[in-house]
This record gives sequence, C-alpha cells and structure tokens, in this order.
Amino acid sequence: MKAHDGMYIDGAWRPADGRDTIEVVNPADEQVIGQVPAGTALDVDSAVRAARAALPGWAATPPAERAARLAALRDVLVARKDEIAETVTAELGSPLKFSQAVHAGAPIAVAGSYAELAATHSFEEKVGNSVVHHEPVGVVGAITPWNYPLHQIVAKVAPALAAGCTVVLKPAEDTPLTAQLFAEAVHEAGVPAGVFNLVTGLGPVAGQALAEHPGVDLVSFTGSTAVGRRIGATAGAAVKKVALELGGKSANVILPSADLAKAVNVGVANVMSNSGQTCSAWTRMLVHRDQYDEAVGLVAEAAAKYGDRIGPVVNAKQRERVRGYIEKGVTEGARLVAGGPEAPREQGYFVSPTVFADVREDMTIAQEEIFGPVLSLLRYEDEDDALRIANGTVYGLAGAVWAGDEAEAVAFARRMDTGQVDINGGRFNPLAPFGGYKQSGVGRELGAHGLAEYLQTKSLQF
Ligand code: TXE
Repeated sequence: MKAHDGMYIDGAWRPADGRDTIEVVNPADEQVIGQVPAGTALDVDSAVRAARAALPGWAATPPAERAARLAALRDVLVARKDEIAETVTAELGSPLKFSQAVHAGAPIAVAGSYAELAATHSFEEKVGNSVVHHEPVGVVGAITPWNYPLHQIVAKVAPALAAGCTVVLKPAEDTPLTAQLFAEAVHEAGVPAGVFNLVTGLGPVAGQALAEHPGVDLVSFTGSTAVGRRIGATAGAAVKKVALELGGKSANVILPSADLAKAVNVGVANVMSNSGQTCSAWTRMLVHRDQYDEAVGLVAEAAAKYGDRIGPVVNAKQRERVRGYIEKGVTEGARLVAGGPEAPREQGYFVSPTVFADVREDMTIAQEEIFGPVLSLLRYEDEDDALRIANGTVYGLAGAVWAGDEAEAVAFARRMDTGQVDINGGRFNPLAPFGGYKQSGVGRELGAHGLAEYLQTKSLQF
C-alpha cells in the first residue's frame, strides 16, 4: 500500500520532524502494510501555523468558490472510490463490498451535501434592525477514530471548509493511509495551500498537542468517552469551542405491534455491520416478554449467518477488549445463544458474532460500549418499562423503534433521551444531524446543524 513518509502541510508533503514511525497492520491477516510518520508537537505547530496563515484568505473566499472546491473534492473521491475502498479494507479489515458501499459511499454523499450547502446557505440574515453574520470559527483541530476512517474525516473537514474554517487533521493511528489518500484528494481538488493540513501520529502525542495548541479555535473530536472528557476539560480551561462525538449503547425497541422477524433481522444486521464498531449501533434489543422466546430463536438464526460475512475488529487490543466483555457477560449470568469468547480463526483479529439472551439492564454488557459484534437481548414488561430500560444508560446517541404504524413508533421515539432514532428501520440521510444526548457528546455533525458548529455569530445593529 502506498504511504507518504511526510506530513501534508501548507499544500505539500513535508518531511516529518522526528524519525519515529507508526506501522499500519492489516487486521485480517496481521501483516504490516505500510508505515507513516509519528508526528511531534513541532509537526502540529507547523500545521497550525499554516492553517492560521491560510485562514483570512479562505474565510474571505466567496461561499460559491468554497462550494466549487468541495464539489471538486467530491468528484475526486468518486473517481478514486475503488482505491478508497481498497485502502480502508487493507487497514480496517472490512469486506471490500462493505468498504465500497459504506466506507467510500457515505463520505462521498457527505462531501456532496456540503458542496450544496456551502452554495445555498445564508451566511447573513436580517433580524429586525440588525444584520447577523455567520462567520467561520477559525482554525479547527480535527481528531478522528478508525471505525469509519474516511467518513469521520469528511464529516468534520467538509463542513469546516464550507464554513470558511481551515483545518489540521490528526487521524487515528490504525487508519492513517485513508487519511493520506484524503489529503491527496484535497490537493487534487484545488483547495488552496494551508486550508487543510494532515499530521499523522499518536493520540497522546500529536493528538494532545493539537487539542492543547493555542492557535486552534475549535477542537472537533470523535472517539472514546475517556479521551473526549480530557479534550473537553482542556478546551474548557482555554475557553475554546469543542465538539465531541463519543460512545453509545443504543436501544432497538421492538414494540408488540411490529413485524418481529423484520425488526430482528435488520437489528442483527445493524449490530454486526462493521464488526460492531459503530458508535450508533443498536447493541441492546428490547423485546416484549410475550415475544421474547420467539425473538431469541430468530436472533440466533440471524446471527449464525454472519460468521463469515464480517471482518475482524481493528487490532489485537480491541479484540481482547471485546472478548473480555463477552467473558464478563457469561460471568454475570447472561445466556449465550450465538458466538462466544473463543477466536473463530487463528490469524487475524476476528471475533465471533455473539448474542446474549436473558440480559439484565444492570449487567456490564447492557451498560458499557463494547464496540464489537455483540448483541444483548433484554425483556420488557410494558411500554413504560421499555422506555425506562432504553433511557437507562449514560449514553444517548442513537436508537430504533419498530411498531405496526409509524405514529406509534414516533410517539415512543419522542420520549427517548437520544440524538437520533430510526423508525421502522430508517435509512442513512447525510443531511440529518447526528450527535449525542447525555454522555454521548456535545454538538452535531452532518447537514446544516453540522455546518453551524463551525460558524460563530456576529450581529450588526442599525
Ligand atoms: O479510542 P481513542 P480507541 C470507543 C470504543 C472503543 C474505545 C477505544 O468503545 O472500543 O473507544 O478506542 C486520539 N489527546 N470509540 O482507543 O483513544 C486517537 O489517536 C488527543 C468510539 O481507538 O479515543 C484517535 O485519533 N487525542 C468511537 C482518536 O483520539 C487522543 C470511535 C480516538 O481514539 C488522545 C472510536 C489524547 N490524549 C472509539 N488519545 C465513536 N464515537 O465512534 C487518543 N487520541
């Protein structure tokens, strides 16, 4: 796999400050496929300086021209779609078809949506005797995870560029090749030098240096709650804007009037897709007690199909973490109906698609984010009980409700403490705001709400 040995700063690949590198490993066969430089605080500083220098020019660039660069970026991503899918598959291990459809497809849709929004958004509005200007926040420090390597990048960089902000990106250490490919695409799209900069490196070194840099006006972070908390505290101390997209433990609530077989099949697919490494995954399936035994049978049958269909998890540490949770589920008394802690293959970081029945809401596997192909089935007595269980975690990122008619599902969804709810299945919408209630985060990504995160407001009174 092609890898750059420098950082993309101020419109060119520049030598890294230090000599340390990060090995990129294919989690499906544990082979080293490349290496990238491990950035230092000095690399971060160079990138932030470049972003600051480019800010006045980009902020003053007419939105229509910013939109044209984003449309060009979308076109480059479309032209390089196969390469994107192959790169994500190589460093994340996801099946190629899934990489094409989701890992390449979703960010192309998001880049396209921001090309349109940049062209049509009102960056000025009249309010009584005032004119309100929506101006770019400034230099954005973007820190992204590995689970959707390109989507996580585009969901931050596209709205930031649409708003007139400049960006320094520190991508996850597990998936830096996709980030390098993205930097090439930005360059090809004719985005001016310094508007987008890339520093690869370790979280506690390059990531932390970026989050703490006084030249960064907004830190946009997606990742674990533990790191998000620290970044939020650092930003708070510096009175700097912050957007946090953290974990989830989303409930998939199947009401008695729903089509049970369909709800179960879609629900299992949702959890197993991307090997469970999705922050919005419906990891808790809630079924009425009268339908519970039937649902357990259907879930076990559906889960059995995923054995060969899903890829590995991202690295050995993540595999051990997921297996630890599966063991904990067994110890705490949940009933295994599919999968288990044993590795299904000798090579690669694979985990068996696993389903637990008889899960009580206070069990660890019902409360903590596992980030692997593990589903918990919980039983509820009535609607209020289902709602209490659904809302009974520290998280509130996503969820699903299934019912015989949409109005019934929507009425239930209104009572859920969560940022996004899929009604009878739902479909990805790149314009719909995405983000968390409670400890799932601060701020929203995607669509006009995502754009608003990168804008600050000035009012002129006449
Ligand atoms: O996340 P980290 P990890 C959850 C999921 C997963 C767990 C651990 O439950 O099992 O987190 O994953 C950078 N200062 N999610 O360890 O460490 C890091 O380099 C600044 C949910 O991979 O949070 C990477 O770029 N940055 C999630 C990014 O933070 C730091 C997606 C995320 O890594 C840093 C991923 C520091 N001190 C994991 N330490 C979601 N919400 O989608 C690390 N980083």
